[in-house]
Amino acid sequence: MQTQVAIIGGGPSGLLLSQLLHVRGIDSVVLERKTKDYVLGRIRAGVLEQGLLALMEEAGCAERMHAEGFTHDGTLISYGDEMFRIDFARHTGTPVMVYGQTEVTRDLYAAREAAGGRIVYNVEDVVIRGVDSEAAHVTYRVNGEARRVDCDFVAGCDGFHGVSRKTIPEDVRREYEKVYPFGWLGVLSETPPVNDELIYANSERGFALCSMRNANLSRYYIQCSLEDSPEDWSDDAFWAELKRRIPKDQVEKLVTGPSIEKSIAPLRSFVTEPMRWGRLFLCGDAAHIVPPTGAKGLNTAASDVHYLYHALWEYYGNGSEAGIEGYSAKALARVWKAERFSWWFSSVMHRYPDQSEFDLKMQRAELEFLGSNEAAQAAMAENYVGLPY
Ligand code: RFL
Ligand code: PHB
Repeated sequence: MQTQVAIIGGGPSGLLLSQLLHVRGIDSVVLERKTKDYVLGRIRAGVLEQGLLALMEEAGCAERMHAEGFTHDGTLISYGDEMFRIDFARHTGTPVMVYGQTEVTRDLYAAREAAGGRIVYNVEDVVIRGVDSEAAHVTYRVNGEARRVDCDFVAGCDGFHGVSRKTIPEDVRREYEKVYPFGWLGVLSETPPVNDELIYANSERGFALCSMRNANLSRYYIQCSLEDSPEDWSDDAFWAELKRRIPKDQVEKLVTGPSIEKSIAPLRSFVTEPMRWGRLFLCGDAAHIVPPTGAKGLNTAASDVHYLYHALWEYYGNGSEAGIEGYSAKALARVWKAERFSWWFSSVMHRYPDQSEFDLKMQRAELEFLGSNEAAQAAMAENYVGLPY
């Protein structure tokens, strides 16, 4: 098989890149390790920045998102029974959209299929070869049969556990990592959301988040131990713990019901540098991970896709390699800012096992300052709605 860009990974990064390239007449092949149903079964991000919305529009995939997504002009932050609001509209004039990653991915699959895009599922043993030469290609197996794609470039969109990052030689690659000593237990339930905006809650018993997907689908998270497994948490135990962590007036409104999904995600900050090696580019979770507290993972993947798509468009349009040369530095400059915001917001909102009385006072002071200071709220709002590309 021959293509211009071989894309490893059919998650949101890979599909969005493939569809945007298609709009500009650039051919790609997507190689995905799992099935489409498996990818669509993963419940992940819920909050989309304007930059991602604009890319979905440019990709011709925004119709259902605009019809079914919810625009949010602010978010709530609580500590104990105190609660304040960060007003995105007033501080930035920019809202965010609540529309699940599952739906984004579903819309991208539909667009790729409608355009006859080539997506190969169930690929195994993907090996990226020759990206430091003129003869880039990818070998893999499907149903035990060896196959090969010859290409100009390879986009590594295969997430944190993929092969792309590890293709960059160890003496070239630098990795920066912080692993947090807790996880998030997430529950999806067919109940109306407790509130019409998200609530990020700091409580003595640990962090909680009240989020949503639509008028009758709620997504809740509580900070949990890394030793826990979802089976340790009955629905009743989950709801009881959530109620202990959110303000009393919210507890009275909370509608509980059976969970339809329950999972635990570890929290990690991670960046790899550089994001390009020869003809290989890393995009999204393949290059960096943020803790979900700032809702930045998918949105940072989208900004990578934006820079890479423009670099490739420029290359195929007028032969300029400037975008390709500058990709890693440009993407990383924005990535590190999203890392900082996610790390800061995580540190303010969670209980850490080794926190001292002094640390707790600092956390409280940080929240009281944020709750009362316009400049701090403006900085939070700017970061939350997404820094410019
Ligand atoms: P993905 O989604 O991991 O997709 C990578 C794809 O590559 C495939 N793959 C391979 N394919 C071929 N060969 C190989 N060797 C392969 N290895 C892997 C995988 O099967 C997969 O289909 O990465 P991508 O596309 O970069 O997208 C990134 C986002 O998924 C991620 O950043 C977000 O989900 C993070 N995240 C959130 N981000 C937000 O912006 N807002 C949020 O509210 C938010 N909440 C979350 C999250 C992530 C979570 N988890 C479980 C990690 C909440 C959770 C619980
Ligand atoms: C979600 O709805 O899954 C969600 C929302 C905001 C976050 C993280 C996850 O910060």
